[in-house]
Amino acid sequence: MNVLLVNTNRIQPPIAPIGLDYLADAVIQEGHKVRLLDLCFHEDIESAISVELRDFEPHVIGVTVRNTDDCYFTGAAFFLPEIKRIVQLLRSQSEALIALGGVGFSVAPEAVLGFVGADFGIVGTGEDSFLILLRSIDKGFNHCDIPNIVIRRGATVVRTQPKVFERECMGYRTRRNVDNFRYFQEGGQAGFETKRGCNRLCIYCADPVAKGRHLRLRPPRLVVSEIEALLAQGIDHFHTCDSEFNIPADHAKEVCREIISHGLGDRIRWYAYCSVVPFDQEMAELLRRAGCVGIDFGVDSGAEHILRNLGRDHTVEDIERVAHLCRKQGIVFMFDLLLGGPGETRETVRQTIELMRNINPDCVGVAMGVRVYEGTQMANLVCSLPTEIRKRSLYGDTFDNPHFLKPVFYISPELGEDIVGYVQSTIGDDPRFFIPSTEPAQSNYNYNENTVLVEAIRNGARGAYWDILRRLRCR
Ligand code: B12
Repeated sequence: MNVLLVNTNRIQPPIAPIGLDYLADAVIQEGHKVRLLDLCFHEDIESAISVELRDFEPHVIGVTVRNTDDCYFTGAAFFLPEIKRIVQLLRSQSEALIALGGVGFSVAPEAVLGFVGADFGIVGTGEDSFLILLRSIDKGFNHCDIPNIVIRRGATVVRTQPKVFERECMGYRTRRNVDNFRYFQEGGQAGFETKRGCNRLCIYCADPVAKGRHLRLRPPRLVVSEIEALLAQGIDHFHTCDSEFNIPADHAKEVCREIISHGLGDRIRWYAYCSVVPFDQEMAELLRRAGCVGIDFGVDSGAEHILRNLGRDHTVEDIERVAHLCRKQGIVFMFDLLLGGPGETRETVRQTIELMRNINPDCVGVAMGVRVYEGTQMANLVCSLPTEIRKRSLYGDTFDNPHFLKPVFYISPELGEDIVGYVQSTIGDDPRFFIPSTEPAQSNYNYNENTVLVEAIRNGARGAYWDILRRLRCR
């Protein structure tokens, strides 16, 4: 079969569609013909689609939805209308079955499918169910046999039984299906994955909803072969694409050891999202020796009871400890805050900002408001609030948006009016903080259409975006 994969993510600076890079390998290994239409680099998407459909005549089209929105309180960009238009363009010129997939799709599959209007979608990680689907089309398509899909049946959308594929991270990946070098030049980095799933209980997080709680580990030697494949293409700066690199800790350490034993530690520079726990001295040492130069820790808050409310399993003491360990190894680190969660008051905000000042991380990313996702404890909490309190706690598209498809943010009503102003004035002009801002300034922590970053990368900057912005400030 001819399978066309379409990347709809056009955010600048550009991030490569690693999900499609992986999916294409799996589909090719199954014996199908694959083409990847990357709309990120096309000015005129209408004609790019027409040319591709005429040339390739696909039987199935897979469309990736990475981001439904920018999840940024002061930005609130919503990408699904553009993706809907792309699907309409594909539909108007092709009779192929159109499937959606991607993490953005999987955070609210029924609602995204309903909004965008494709034939069906694959929930969660893509490869296995998509291959079963392709086989099933060959044999006369019976959706009941395919796990993890949502499909339109008249006016409703139905979901088939969920299934975890234990071996889904075991496949060989070429990293040749996307123009990774162009993404490196224009986006400053490439991604790699060492596992899927997250078993933590953070009340707001959509990752377990989209990828599952059960961890599926990628063997370290395969992670390294992927890094080597990218290195051979001239790419030497990376970012992990796991929810948290250090969960589970043993696997993270094994990956580091494998990178070190292949002599790559001095040849690459990489960045990771890490949880504050588990993180010990051995982890910090191995990370440094494996070429990890920067870590973004999901710290969230500096007030113990707010951490508990958010379902986090670290303490203020743990936060202080990781700072010490990273500093000892010369690893640059950012602390990510999530302000405005349940129970947050102006006092806990002040306390958190004060703690950051004292610990003195290299930088602090400040997110305001908790993006509410269907299927999370946060969504349950919001739905259980009395109408009056709910009205005062929710921001964004609260009308006729039952699945929280359009961005909706929770902000503790105890914070009162103009909370962004309060946070900004408490932080002042402290250059370590990236604040919620709509300005294209270096303190803007939204990577969506961030012109400062685009320009810096064009001028040769490489690495994680927070580190590029941090370095710009230090100049
Ligand atoms: C790493 C990461 C980043 C890194 C990327 C580094 C890099 N070089 O790749 C950085 C820090 C740059 C980043 C930035 C942003 N990110 Co981000 N990021 C992630 C993270 C942790 C992993 C994404 C990833 O690459 N996963 C690995 C790949 C292999 O998985 P995948 O893309 O999901 O693909 C699989 C399946 O989804 C499926 N699939 C994918 N496409 C298709 C298509 C079809 C047809 C099928 C069948 C299947 C399928 O198959 C693939 C293989 O199994 C996710 C959370 C998560 N755990 O997924 C957030 C996440 C994707 N990011 C998110 C956001 C919002 C952003 C930003 C917009 C934030 C901002 N405002 O600045 C930017 C956007 C940048 C951009 N240009 O797109 C949100 C999106 C949520 C939403 N509502 O849509 C997520 C889900 C985090 C969250 N929970 O809020 N991000």
